[in-house]
Amino acid sequence: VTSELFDQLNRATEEAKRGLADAATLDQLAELERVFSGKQGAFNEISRAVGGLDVEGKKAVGAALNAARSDLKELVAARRATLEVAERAAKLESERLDLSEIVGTPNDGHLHLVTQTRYELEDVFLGMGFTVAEGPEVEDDWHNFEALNFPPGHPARSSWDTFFVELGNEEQVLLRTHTSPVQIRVMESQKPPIYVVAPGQVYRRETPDARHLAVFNQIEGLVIDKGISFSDLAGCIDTFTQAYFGPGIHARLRPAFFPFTEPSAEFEVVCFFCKGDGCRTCSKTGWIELGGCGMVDPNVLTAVGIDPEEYSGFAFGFGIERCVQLRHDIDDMRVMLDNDIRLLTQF
Ligand code: FA5
Repeated sequence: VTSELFDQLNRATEEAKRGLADAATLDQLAELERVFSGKQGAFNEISRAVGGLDVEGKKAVGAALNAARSDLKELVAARRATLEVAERAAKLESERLDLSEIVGTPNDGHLHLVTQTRYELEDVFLGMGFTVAEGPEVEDDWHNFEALNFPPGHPARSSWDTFFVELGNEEQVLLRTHTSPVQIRVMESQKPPIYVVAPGQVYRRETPDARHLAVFNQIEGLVIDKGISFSDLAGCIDTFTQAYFGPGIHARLRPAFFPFTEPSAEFEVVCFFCKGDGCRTCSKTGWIELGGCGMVDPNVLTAVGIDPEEYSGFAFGFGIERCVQLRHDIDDMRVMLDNDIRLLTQF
């Protein structure tokens, strides 16, 4: 009887192993498990028969039965793991979204002109030895105004010009109105010498027109080192202008005022449309404003713990959409937000 039971056990084990190898799905595997562990299953039958053996037989067949069962348990677990991986892969494949349909066709997507320009501007400044810094678009009053020497009643701080966010104390959190707060963040976190540019999106309560948007991009520049003078600023702007707009386009600085630079200037380039003769686009001046700049005000350096007796520097900030507009001869800036494929495919 004992050897018969051994044979039966071997047959049941072989059959179970074949079944395992054939099980192609998790459902089939579960079904198989039910068969060989169920009441009517071959193993249970052997188990019941063991009850009728003598002590020696019970020991021998019982041990073999337990070993066969635990072997099978491991095999089932291994098979289950393989099937689970395969089923997950099949599910992912069947649910995959193909977003690449137009790749390889003439309608290939590409970066928006403004983004292309932003990268191009970064490249120009990287070539001049600057690094790129970034700051948050949701800013606090300290970085956007206070540390930049804006007095409490300054018009830019009013809700006429600025989008405030309902967070914290009233009028303390806002969508940054310029990239200049990145100057403060950089100076708070780095020691001079500092040579950075910081491009990014800014927000103003502005009614869009041909030269203004309410959401637009600026690129900020900041240099802090020993012995930096206004001529370094002028030279930097001239180098940039030639590199980005090409030779023959000249920049000029015109006295202006910003709370965080002293002296300050507006940075203008020769009007692209009339080459300086004066036309409607440049209001007959021959020049178009690109941005503001100046020597970093000693109050700003003091606010971030840099000694103005030891260090000096300059900063500038100009509009990226303005650069785009000038270089690509776009008479109305609003088209940059229109998503009109006829414009987008041209660049
Ligand atoms: C500023 O924002 C200063 N933070 C610039 C600065 C930086 C001065 C560092 C000194 C030192 P302003 O508001 O003039 O300045 O804006 C700078 C440039 O951003 C403008 O010359 C223009 O090119 C662009 N710009 C301003 N407003 C808009 C607008 N609504 N839409 C598109 N471009 C704009």
